[in-house]
Amino acid sequence: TQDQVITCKAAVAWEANKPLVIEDVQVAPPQAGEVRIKILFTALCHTDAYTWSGKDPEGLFPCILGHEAAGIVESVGEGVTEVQPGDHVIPCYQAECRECKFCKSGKTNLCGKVRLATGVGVMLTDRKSRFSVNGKPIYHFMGTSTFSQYTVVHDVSVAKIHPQAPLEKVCLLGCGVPTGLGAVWNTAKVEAGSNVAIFGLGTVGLAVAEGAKTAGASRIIGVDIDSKKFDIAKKFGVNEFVNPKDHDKPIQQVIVDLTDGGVDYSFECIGNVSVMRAALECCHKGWGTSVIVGVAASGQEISTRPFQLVTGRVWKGTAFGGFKSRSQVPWLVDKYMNKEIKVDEYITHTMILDHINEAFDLMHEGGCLRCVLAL
Ligand code: NAD
Ligand code: AHE
Ligand code: ZN
Repeated sequence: TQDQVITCKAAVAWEANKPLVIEDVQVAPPQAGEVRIKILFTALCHTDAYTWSGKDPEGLFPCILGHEAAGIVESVGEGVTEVQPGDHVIPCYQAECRECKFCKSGKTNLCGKVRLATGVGVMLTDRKSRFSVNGKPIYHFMGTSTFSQYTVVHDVSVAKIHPQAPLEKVCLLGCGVPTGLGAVWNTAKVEAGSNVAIFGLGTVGLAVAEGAKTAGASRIIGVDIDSKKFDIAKKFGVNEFVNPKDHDKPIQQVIVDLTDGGVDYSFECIGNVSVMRAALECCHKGWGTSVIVGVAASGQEISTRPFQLVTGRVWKGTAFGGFKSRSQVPWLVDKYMNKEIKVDEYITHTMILDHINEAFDLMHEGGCLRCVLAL
């Protein structure tokens, strides 16, 4: 209940790059404006591996990683009105308070209410963590920390979803799939008949392909250095493939030559700053738009000749595909239940929490898109 500490299993990242350790963790009760969730399923996203690697300037240790999950509300703190114990929910690392300057702008899905606290691994009310191991505080991550059987999140970071949605599948709607779909639908606003290039055919890149297909794009060119990705990518709408390793020319030139001057839209779904440059430069003069989706390591910077922009190319970026999380995640869940968007097809592996280190190892293998862990 609302005033009891819960002891449960969680995967703790004690230090960057050191194997995660399954620990008995104490999870404090939710304070005002907070929700304690029993996490039932969590997937691994490349961003978890990125922060674990020590290359995230916001990475803090020890912490509990994880941000793509689904579960059931266990208890709520004072003043929480929009969810109650028993509700099925998806934690949202991109909050939506509906009151801040960002939420009210109508121009962005970013929310300012809890971001400063989540960026330093604590809760907003008292700037403390709700997790500890034998009295030692463990930092939160992205305001979600889903590699734990119970987690505490801000109420502005919880999307209440259809109670019949299969949680072992819709956990993916917490990050990768919406990011790719939204990059196309909300950020780029791809029109029917467009030519599109996608760099990186992991879950995010494949969701971009699915989004582009549903938007009616004509040519959907997938670019990946792992040729094993090409077969599966067809199922998501990719209809042409380029492996940069098969070409001597820079990859932007290869795509410009293939497309009579460049694509209408390109998407970088890797987190590699030289690929970001190639993705911009393979866009058509006058109108081509490139969207950065991948997260690049601390200290990395993008560059290009300003002439690329002077001559009409547009460089953009997207967080969670521009979706307003609390409002639109439930809508995405319904779309999945109506078979209008794929989710199952991205799940290539399933495991239990105890095997989380093996699940991270799998991420580096070509055959793995998403691995879902049961907690
Ligand atoms: P992933 O590792 O599954 O996929 C990356 C793909 O890129 C792999 O298929 C890999 O073979 C390919 N690749 C690597 N280097 C390449 C190169 N030089 N040229 C071509 N292909 C190359 O990762 P994912 O989970 O799909 O995530 C992709 C990126 O998106 C990550 O950087 C992740 O942190 C980021 N991300 C961003 C958001 C956001 O809101 N902006 C959300 C989710 C994920
Ligand atoms: N802490 C990182 C930033 C990481 C980043 O850009 N995160 C994406 C989501 S990745 C999900 O897999 C995002 O939404 N960013 C917007 C935000 O508010 O964090 C760094 O490099 O500093
Ligand atoms: Zn993610």
